[in-house]
Amino acid sequence: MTFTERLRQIQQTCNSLLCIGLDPVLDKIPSHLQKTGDPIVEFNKHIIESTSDIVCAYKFNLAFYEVMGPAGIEALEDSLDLVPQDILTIGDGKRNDIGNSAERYAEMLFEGFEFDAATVNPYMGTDSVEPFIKYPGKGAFILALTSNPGAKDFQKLKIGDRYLYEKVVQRAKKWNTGNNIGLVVGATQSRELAGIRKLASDMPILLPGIGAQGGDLKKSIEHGCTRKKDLLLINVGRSIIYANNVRDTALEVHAMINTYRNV
Ligand code: OMP
Repeated sequence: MTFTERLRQIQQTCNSLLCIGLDPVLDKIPSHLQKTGDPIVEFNKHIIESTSDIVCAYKFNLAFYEVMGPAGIEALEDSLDLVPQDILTIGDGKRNDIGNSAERYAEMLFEGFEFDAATVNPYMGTDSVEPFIKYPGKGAFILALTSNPGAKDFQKLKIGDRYLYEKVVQRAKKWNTGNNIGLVVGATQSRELAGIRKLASDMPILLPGIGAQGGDLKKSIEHGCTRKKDLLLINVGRSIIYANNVRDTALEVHAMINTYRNV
């Protein structure tokens, strides 16, 4: 089964497009957990146990773990072990390099940590992306149009009749012969999202930027879902993981998503 087929099946089974971003910062986690021997893992455990029936994926931004050195890497491994088998894990490191070095990044993400998918920077071109897309069953989410203000600096430069991010989408489509490539598009870019979905009608889109970054959920769903109302992965991090009641907040977001999907 290809990555995209698997994603579609998981989203259908759990009736959810919600992906929770497990990006923990020690100072921000509840004080009673800070006193435990393994605060980051306990924090992630609480979130996973509170939400695993209503999400299709968890995304781990590697910076939040790498910053803690070896202890952070161990916390990441232990947290990954807590994710049920039928939920996807995304390693978000936005990595890339020359082919020979990209091979090591892909090996680290897919064989070392055994993530189901990874975020990949396309800036270095085809040979740098190839190592990530040769793994059967694994997915590569290519940065297309990011959620941050600086996205306009390069991604929205016009090249001929197209913006750079559109060129990236077109190229990602060409690379997608294994049906295992997705795109990263920020929820703060919901106006452009419709055009991206038109260009890539059946590719997964990882959509961060809901909640803390102020992205528009309704428009993102209207513009970002496929005709089957799926293949959009709506990532929500801080506004769920630091909520007073994680489950209630996640349930609310999950319900809103399905209302806007009309399912
Ligand atoms: P919250 O803003 O806390 O919901 O988290 C957003 C997560 O998505 C962080 O891990 C970001 O690094 C990541 N992200 C973006 O916010 N914007 C992007 O354009 C791309 C990503 C990403 O690739 O995941």
